[in-house]
Order: sequence, then structure tokens, then C-alpha cells
Amino acid sequence: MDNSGQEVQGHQHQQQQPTNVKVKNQVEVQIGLVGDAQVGKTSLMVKYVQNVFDEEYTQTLGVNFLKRKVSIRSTDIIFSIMDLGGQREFINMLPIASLGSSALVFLFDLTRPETLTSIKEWYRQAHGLNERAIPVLVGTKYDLFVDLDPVYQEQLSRASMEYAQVMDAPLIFCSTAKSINVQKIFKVALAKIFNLTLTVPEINEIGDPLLIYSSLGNKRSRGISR
Ligand SMILES: Nc1nc2c(ncn2[C@@H]2O[C@H](COP(=O)(O)OP(=O)(O)O)[C@@H](O)[C@H]2O)c(=O)[nH]1
Ligand SMILES: [Mg+2]
Repeated sequence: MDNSGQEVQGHQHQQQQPTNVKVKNQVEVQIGLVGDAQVGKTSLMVKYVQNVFDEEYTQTLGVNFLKRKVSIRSTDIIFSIMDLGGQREFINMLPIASLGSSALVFLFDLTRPETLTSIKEWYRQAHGLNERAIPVLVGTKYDLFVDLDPVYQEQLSRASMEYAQVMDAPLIFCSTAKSINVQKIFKVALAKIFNLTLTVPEINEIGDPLLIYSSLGNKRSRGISR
């Protein structure tokens, strides 16, 4: 479960430590999940942390906060993942998760274009609260999307790319149900937060599960202070 740091490499030299003592640094990173109801926020969080995709289980679990540890070299990264809920009244609670987050993952459902339109408002609100958080734009339910009309797929993919450009956010299409790009979302977020080099190949072809990050999310100096 914990090999997900392998594709992330640090730029910077390790701090000098006595060679006979094993010191593990520990860093806690909060990631907020934002987006309309039913786009798949809770499913994604549960899948990433517990490797389970089960609708009934996810619903009965009733959590909106999970943690997962990932090790990169001598550092333990503790991801705190906060699922914001998508009901309209929940926008009032957005500050709670936005303010402490190093990255904000904006999720929309690839089968419901109106959920992409909603991202404008989610982004406006969340980014207004926390300009330093790294935004990541994620299209969910790729397993269903890939069976839809190719013209629709192309239009939505291009629209998603435009949103990603405007937000200066990496763009990732994922499927929690089919385990596509789930780990990558958090690898990309981590790499952008800590300015690490990512060796995961990008996916740019329309119709494929897009994974575009190298040209996005580099303009502003963001992330947590070190
Ligand atoms: N086919 C498919 N369904 C998904 C996927 N992710 C979530 N769902 C379903 O979408 C619905 C909403 O998911 P949920 O995680 O509760 O969304 P939330 O309201 O954003 O937290 C549930 O029925 C999930 O089983 C996916 O990758 N593929
Ligand atoms: Mg939920």
C-alpha cells in the first residue's frame, strides 16, 4: 500500500543527519476534495486510503476525513484528506477545509458536464479563501465516460483542458471503480506542493484517461512554506 512515493523524487539535498541514527521526518499535508454532490469525492477518498470501492460501504461509513501515510526517502508524509460534501449548504463549511489545505482537488463527473461548469464557482470560492493551495482538476467516472459518444468525449476533454489552463491546475481523468489514475492524483498534488520531479508519463490523447501536469501548476509560487 505504501510504495506510492517511488515515482516522486526530491530536487533538494537531504538534510545532513548523523549516519548512525535513523531519523524520520514527518510532514502532515492536508488535501481538500471539492465539487458537486455525487461526483465521487467520498469514493475517491475511501479508495485511495482503504483501497475499497463499494457504494454501500462508502455511504454507511459516513466519514469526511481520512488519513494515509506515504514515505518518500526519509520523510513520512501524512495525507489528511478532507471530503467537503457537495450539498449546497455545504459551501458555508468550505473555509474549514480550504484554509488548512496545501492542495485542493476540484472534482467533476465526466458524465455530467454541468458539474464541470460548477467548478467555476467552487474554484472562485475556495481559491478566494486560500490562494496558496495547489489546485488539481479531476474528472471522475472515466469508466462510464469512455463508453459515451466520441464527439461528447472530445468536447468535454477540450473544455476540461480549458478549465485547467485558466485555473493553472493539473488535469487528471480517473475512475475509482476501475482504479485508473487514483494514486496519480495524490502523487501529482504532492509533487506540486513540494516542487518535486514526477516521472509518471503524461497522457494527452483525447479519449484516454488524461494526465496532464508538467505544463500546469508551475506559474505561481504556492504550496506550504518550508
Ligand atoms: N461508475 C463509477 N461510479 C462511481 C465512480 N466513483 C463514484 N461513483 C459512484 O458515484 C456515486 C457518488 O459517489 P460519492 O463518492 O458518494 O460522491 P460524493 O457525493 O461526491 O461524495 C456513487 O453511486 C458511487 O458509487 C467511478 O469511478 N465510476
Ligand atoms: Mg460524499
